Amino acid sequence: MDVRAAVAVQAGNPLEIMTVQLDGPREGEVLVEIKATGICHTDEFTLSGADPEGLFPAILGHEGAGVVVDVGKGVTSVKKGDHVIPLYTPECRQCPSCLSRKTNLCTAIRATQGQGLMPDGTSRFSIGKDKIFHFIGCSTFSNFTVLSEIAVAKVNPDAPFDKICYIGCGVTTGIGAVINTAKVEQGATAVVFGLGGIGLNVIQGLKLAGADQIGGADYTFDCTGNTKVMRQALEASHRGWGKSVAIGVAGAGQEISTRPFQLVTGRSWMGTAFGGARGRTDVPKIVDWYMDGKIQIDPMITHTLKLEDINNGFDLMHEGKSIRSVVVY
Ligand code: AHE
Ligand code: ZN
Repeated sequence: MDVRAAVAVQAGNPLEIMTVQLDGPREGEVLVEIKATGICHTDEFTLSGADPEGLFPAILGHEGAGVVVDVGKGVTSVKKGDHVIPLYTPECRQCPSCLSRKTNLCTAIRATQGQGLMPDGTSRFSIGKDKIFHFIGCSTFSNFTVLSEIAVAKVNPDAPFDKICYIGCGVTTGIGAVINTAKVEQGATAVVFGLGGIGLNVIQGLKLAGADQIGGADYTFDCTGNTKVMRQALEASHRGWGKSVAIGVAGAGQEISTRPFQLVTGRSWMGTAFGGARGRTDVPKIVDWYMDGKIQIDPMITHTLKLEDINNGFDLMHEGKSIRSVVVY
């Protein structure tokens, strides 16, 4: 089928809006009509060429919400008409990582995701004879996309797509870093470095966890992706018990460093992906938290754009004028 997509033709160039061909879902896959997608800094990171797994041409986007249009052979957990959020961190519930209950980092399709392909090693997107790569199994910068069944979370059908798409990455990552990764307790103190699309959700998570002054440092969070700030965050955490969580994405080859003394004197340095959330289990709950008014999303969505104007969303990000831009199809 013909679909409308913003294609990342090559690193460093603006996205190009074009009609692309999309094959239907194969076994274990679902066809989803994307109704809205956020523009996350990770999309910009990959588009810039800094992502060692970045492949071109590709359809980026991983923070979406939409409706199941068709399902491939053997799909049982979702059906046509279900409202879903794509998951760049899937949840197969059968791989050693999912079964370990120690991590949310399902490994069932991570290898092919990193190659911009579906689990069978092929792409569903093409322009004529030319293949277009998927992006971390999502490719929500297209009005239709194909995903693995394990990479979609079925959510409350009353929830507005143009708001809950943000739960597909930023909201879950920020709140989950507090609740799942740091496990912040009532009355704790915290410092958040970087108050953008992730950092504000860390703040929201700290409020949920009952953190006290967000200015001492039982816990610190880096939401900048800047390795120097990551070090500052670690070293701002409390001697003896401080925990520092790296969330921001740093470019290829960038490394973190600190004096071993910082760790010897009781600080812990950790990281989180997708906020430690098990997508098919946790994302539906976070959508319901939003519907019940337990968390806010609307104030952080500062710009709503049409697909044709998606490059403006990246400009707003570069200019620091947006928290989250959402493209509505
Ligand atoms: N391919 C990149 C990975 C960059 C990275 O760390 N991505 C984060 C955020 S993605 C959504 O914003 C992540 O959660 N990754 C999980 C994973 O499995 O990659 C690189 O640098 O190699
Ligand atoms: Zn993201």
